[in-house]
Amino acid sequence: MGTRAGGRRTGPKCIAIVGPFASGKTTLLEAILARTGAIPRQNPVSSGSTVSDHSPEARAHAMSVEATFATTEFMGEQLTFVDCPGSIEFSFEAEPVLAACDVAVVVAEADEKKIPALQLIMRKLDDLGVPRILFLNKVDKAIAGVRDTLKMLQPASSVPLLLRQIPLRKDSVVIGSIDLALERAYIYREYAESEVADIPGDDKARELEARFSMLETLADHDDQLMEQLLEEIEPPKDEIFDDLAADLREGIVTPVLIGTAEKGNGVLRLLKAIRHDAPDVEATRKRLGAPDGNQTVVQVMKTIHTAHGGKLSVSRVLSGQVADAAELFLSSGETAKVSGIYKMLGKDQSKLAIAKTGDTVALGKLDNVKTGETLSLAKGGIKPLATLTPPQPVFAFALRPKERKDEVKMSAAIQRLAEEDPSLSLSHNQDSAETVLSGHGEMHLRVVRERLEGKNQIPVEGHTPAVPYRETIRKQAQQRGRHKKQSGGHGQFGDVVIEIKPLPRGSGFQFSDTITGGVVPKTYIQSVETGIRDYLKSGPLGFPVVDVAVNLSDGSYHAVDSSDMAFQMAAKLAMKEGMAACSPVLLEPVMKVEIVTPSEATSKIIALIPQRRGQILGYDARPDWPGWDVVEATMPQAEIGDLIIELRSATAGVASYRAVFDHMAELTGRLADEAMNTSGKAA
Ligand SMILES: Nc1nc2c(ncn2[C@@H]2O[C@H](COP(=O)(O)OP(=O)(O)OP(=O)(O)O)[C@@H](O)[C@H]2O)c(=O)[nH]1
Ligand SMILES: [Mg+2]
Repeated sequence: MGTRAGGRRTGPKCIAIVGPFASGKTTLLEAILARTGAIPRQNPVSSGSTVSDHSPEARAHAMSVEATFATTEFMGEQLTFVDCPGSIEFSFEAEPVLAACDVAVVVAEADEKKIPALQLIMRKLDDLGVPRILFLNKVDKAIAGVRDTLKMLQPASSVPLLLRQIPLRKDSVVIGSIDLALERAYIYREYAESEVADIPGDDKARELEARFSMLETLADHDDQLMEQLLEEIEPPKDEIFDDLAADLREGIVTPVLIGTAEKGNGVLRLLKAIRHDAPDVEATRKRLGAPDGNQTVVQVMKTIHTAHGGKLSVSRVLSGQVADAAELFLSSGETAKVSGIYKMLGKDQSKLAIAKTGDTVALGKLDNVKTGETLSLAKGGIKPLATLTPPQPVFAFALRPKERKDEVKMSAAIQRLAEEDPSLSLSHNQDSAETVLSGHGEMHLRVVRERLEGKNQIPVEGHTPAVPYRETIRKQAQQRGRHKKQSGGHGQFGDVVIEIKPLPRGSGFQFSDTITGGVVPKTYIQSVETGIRDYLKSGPLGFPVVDVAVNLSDGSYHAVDSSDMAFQMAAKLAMKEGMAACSPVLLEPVMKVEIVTPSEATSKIIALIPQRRGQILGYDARPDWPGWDVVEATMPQAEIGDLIIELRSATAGVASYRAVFDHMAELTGRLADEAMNTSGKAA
């Protein structure tokens, strides 16, 4: 003991605040900023004027919708906090932040329903190797004891949750906390520093028991401490602190602090734990495998297009320093010139002359730089330190401006929004000529739309994207098509006999001819195929035709009047009449869907699959995900449009799915009529 901590880290730190939705992250940041004097007072989230949730979209929905950065100073050291949204729909915001932060404060509460959401976050931190402190918030309203709460939350964490504080109660109201390492009591005062007190006699036994269990956990990684415990020797406090710090940094335990963010309670202890125990940028650099030495390396955590100041790339300086007007290299070898360096406090920025190692700052006008990129002063750039792969989108809508004149403006605005939010994707639907936005849920896309209409002043119309229906035939037929026109001089003449046949699903279109004796000359056979292909773009039901074979078996031509056009016309005529006799039928895309869900909701999820015309293929434990299942099914694409809404409501927001195209299936009856009415010929 004693040597493991290796001294306190004093450089500027970057701390991500993460946790399940509505656990109190924004409230905690506000409390931290008030306590450290960065803002005059702590505003409640309901006021709509917190440093984090200042955007109209966040206020409208009473939830955080993007990562917010705030730099403050605590006891002479610089700390940048990043308040990340809790909703799974905005969870991708945290990804580039977590990559470059030193430690995460996971804000949790005693709510059983939020355990799977907590598990998702803990796993993300495991994957990225980010050390974490758990802040058990809302102890003011907790009914269960903290130790029971930790037992309940433990399955969400792969490493032991280590209780460092227990609440101090009076008449079952929490009035303070006891720090188990310091063995001191703290009496809470609203929005002010707690008062230090002796541990009340009645609480001594509880304190000793909790303390012993903390020491036992620490002793799992410290043989000397284990011996001391066995021999009932009181370990020195300093050595306990060293262990706590080392275990946090190595990620082998998650220390748990408690508090009531809303009243600013427990905040100072948290700040002190960050100051004393959290690693700084040096450890983060190692974790990312950044090059050693003093060369400048910068990791981009977020991109913001401000209303007036242009583009900002909020970045962590992992090593070296960045001066204004510096030329930075992207990994691609391109360069970008810094124009303005800013310290962030929510939407407010203050100009800096230089950014030093460990600082988290906004760099101005790096036009060609994206979120997640690694920049450096090394000529030609260095390879990216983190990869950013957004999950497959689960919700989409089609979009067009209310006024045609806004089309160009809208697409430019969407490009900017997609740059700010890499989890948003944009595509163009060829079939329906729609612009389709895809993202991570209904709220996610609603916020995008609000940004288009609010910040960008572009009124838009949105609707469910069209399903790419197709049509085919069930019967075969033979049909003659004659195109003959005799108007004045040059006539038009084409005459074909075709056989139309259904093909197996997935075959597409096949053309052949069995012309003998040149009754239709070679060049006109080509024209016939062209005419048929053109016809197939929209069949009798109004959709592209697939899985059809057409053979040209006979016909005739005229030496003067026949032409390419005339044969194309004849072929189309034959198709039009022939297809009607082939019993056309609508085809809809059916997807293979893989749903992941906490096991307790599996039966609910399975029950909703047949309601969406799905077929369950099976379900099983999700490999390597204790407490989760995977359900596999096939489901028509038309039924998947809003599937995520139902999945999320059945699972307190955590279930998700992936879908890949599987096959086309016949659709008949009322649903086929509806499809034709909305997007087919009848429309
Ligand atoms: N009782 C109690 N309520 C709290 C406490 N901290 C926050 N809340 C309430 O919890 C709700 C959510 O608080 P936020 O700070 O917005 O939570 P958040 O984690 O930032 O939410 P998202 O960013 O949307 O995930 C609000 O109604 C807060 O007033 C607390 O310590 N005690
Ligand atoms: Mg929030």
